[in-house]
Amino acid sequence: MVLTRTRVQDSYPTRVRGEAEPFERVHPAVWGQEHDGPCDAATLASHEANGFTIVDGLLSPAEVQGYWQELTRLSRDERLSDDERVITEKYSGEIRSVFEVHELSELIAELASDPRVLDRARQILGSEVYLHQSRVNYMPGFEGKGFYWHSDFETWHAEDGMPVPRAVSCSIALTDNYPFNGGLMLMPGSHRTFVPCVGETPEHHYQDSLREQEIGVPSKHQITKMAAEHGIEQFTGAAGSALWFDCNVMHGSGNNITPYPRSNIFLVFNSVENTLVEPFAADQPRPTFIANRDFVPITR
Ligand code: 6CS
Ligand code: FE
Repeated sequence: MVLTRTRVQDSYPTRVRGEAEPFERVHPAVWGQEHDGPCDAATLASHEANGFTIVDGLLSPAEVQGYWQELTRLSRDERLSDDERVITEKYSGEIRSVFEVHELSELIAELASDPRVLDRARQILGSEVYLHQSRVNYMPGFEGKGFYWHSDFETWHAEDGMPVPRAVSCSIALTDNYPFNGGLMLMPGSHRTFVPCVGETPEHHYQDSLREQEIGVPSKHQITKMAAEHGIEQFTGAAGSALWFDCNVMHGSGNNITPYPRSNIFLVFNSVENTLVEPFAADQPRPTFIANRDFVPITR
């Protein structure tokens, strides 16, 4: 008997051999309209053009303090010391990220359904949404290692089976973001181009890639071309500010050698009309603590 797998059309081929040319993305970044939520038309237009939007003061100082305590609590929780959701830094062993935090923290689950967050996610994606991934990034002082240039969608498509770029990330700063403590850098407008990456996905790739990614990153040549075309901007801002960014925007961060940590809560919303299928370029899907397969829409 021949086993056939139902294949979904692959509009964004990646993890190829040899060379592949970047191409223009067919799908929009903004799927909703002004009357669908809190963002005005100008904000939506700028999100479509740049691939990201900054909302200053999304959380009040008191809320920031509450979430900061929550991060501290999670990092000290003995029950999590052997948990696979806790990713440590490659060299120092300090906590780098904790995944699936909406299951570990009631407070963070509430944040995902807070109107300030949920209504924007729904408006940008033009539909009901669910959480594809949640994590907290600690980015400790001195030892915090950056993330090399990448598009999240490239990985979510290849390794998680996300069909098209109809997902948006909300990164909420819990510490002040300076230009010097490992802040996120983005190439405005880069989300309009899909950059296929070279190289086959290794088995259990996530075990390395969440610390240091080597497969699923564009070549230096492509990054150079994109930087020339789009330039590079950095997200700086006070604790409590939020960065909304399209799943295909090219971004990365440097190491943090300052004493100041750069911690954030990272929530990824996907449209319920874009639920995951089989990975497009990996033998096995990643575990559900990284790529949620419970597609129930978030409600208040
Ligand atoms: O692999 C992932 O899904 C994640 N990795 C990075 C470097 N960014 C986004 C996402 O959380
Ligand atoms: Fe990323």
